[in-house]
Amino acid sequence: MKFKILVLLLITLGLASCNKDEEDLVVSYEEMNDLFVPLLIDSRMNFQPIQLDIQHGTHEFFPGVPSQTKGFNGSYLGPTIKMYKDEDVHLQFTNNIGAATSVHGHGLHVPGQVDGSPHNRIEPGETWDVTIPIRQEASSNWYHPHLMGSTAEQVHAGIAGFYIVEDDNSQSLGIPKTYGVDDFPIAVQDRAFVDGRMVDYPIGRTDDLREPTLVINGTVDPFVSVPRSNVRLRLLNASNARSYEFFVEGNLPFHKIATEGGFLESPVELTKLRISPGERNEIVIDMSNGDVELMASYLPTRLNNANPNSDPISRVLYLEVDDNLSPLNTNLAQNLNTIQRYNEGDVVNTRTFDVSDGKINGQKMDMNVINETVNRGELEKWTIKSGRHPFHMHGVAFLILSVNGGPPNHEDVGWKDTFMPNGEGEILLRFDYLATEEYPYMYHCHILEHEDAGMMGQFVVQ
Ligand SMILES: [Cu+2]
Repeated sequence: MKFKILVLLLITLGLASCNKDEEDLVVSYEEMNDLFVPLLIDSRMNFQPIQLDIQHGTHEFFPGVPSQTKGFNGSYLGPTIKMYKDEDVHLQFTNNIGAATSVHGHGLHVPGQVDGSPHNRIEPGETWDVTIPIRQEASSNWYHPHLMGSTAEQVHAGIAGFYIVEDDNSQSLGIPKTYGVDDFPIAVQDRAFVDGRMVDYPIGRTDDLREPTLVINGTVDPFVSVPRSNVRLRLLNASNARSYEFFVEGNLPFHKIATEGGFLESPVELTKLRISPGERNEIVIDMSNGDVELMASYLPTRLNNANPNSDPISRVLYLEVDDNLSPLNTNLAQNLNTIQRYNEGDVVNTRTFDVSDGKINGQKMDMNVINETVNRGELEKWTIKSGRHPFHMHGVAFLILSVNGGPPNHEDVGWKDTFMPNGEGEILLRFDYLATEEYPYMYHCHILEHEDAGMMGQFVVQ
């Protein structure tokens, strides 16, 4: 088979000054691996409730070498759950990992009571029975643990999956939309291996965990066969701490079609795309001219120090054209969405979040303290001061008003829920659902080590 080529992946990390436990690493292996595409559970096609067992497993990142992992209904990651706007999805998460957890729907606009925050604790042996009302537009979201102090370890072990929301627009648009054929969820993570075995999470770590080897949907050095037409990748940065700059080998252009909370108004042509932890970006790659290698530069902790000549680079995914597959979408729709923009003049309240020194506004997370109170339905402007911390809040999507005094890039003018301003950014947002003192929403840094160490706050929407 043509994939059985010798691949020598040489990763020389230039970040030793930031993370002394990262060392130069040479990994060599003889063949690429078939990209794992998570099972699709369509909420319309399945009897509900959908059962998701959070369990221990063994996963072979390298053939014949089992690693101790965790996942939903499997050894690593979980099924992709397809949901539909204006429908309710009934889920039952059963905790079989022997330690407490929670399952947050990152990107879902739902009341605090069903958000899966640290207050929706699932004890070992318990089942969290939850019905999630989907009222938002088509978007790529994800689910992952969110228990105070355990999130980094549990996500690292493999507990994460995709929630894909569809609506009438997404189902009728001229875009790639056949799951597993020309539409793929792509969870990008970094892991370390010794003799092919994944290195366990260093419990108690408070500094960024940045590891040398990319793992895509639990697959090391993956390839995927695709039709000679447009291919859509729903890129999720599910890494604990790393940010990446994605590009196509040869700097070929591709199109970004969606931010975290929905489609852009029209595709934006790019040659590179930065994604910080927690962010999702949907891109479309034109496969009409043959095989494509999607690559990633590993960015330094501060994005504005990125150096394309010295940052380590790794392949994310080899896309191979298979002419036995019928070409599907060849003409990418140009009108993707209508975004009703907020008017800054309608802002009722402003807040500032200083995300630095392991704290937010000088405070560390306290499960018993509500840090902010927001009124439902009122437009707010939040100023996010963050040099290197991706800031995420629950329950809503926002629009970027400014980044370091200028307008946002064209590819960032859609709905978002995670934002790394690399300085100072202003966002406009309005909450539509309640979050009580019993089940407040969170805002936090999405570097999981920072989140677990307390770089998080709580707010109610009343
Ligand atoms: Cu942080």
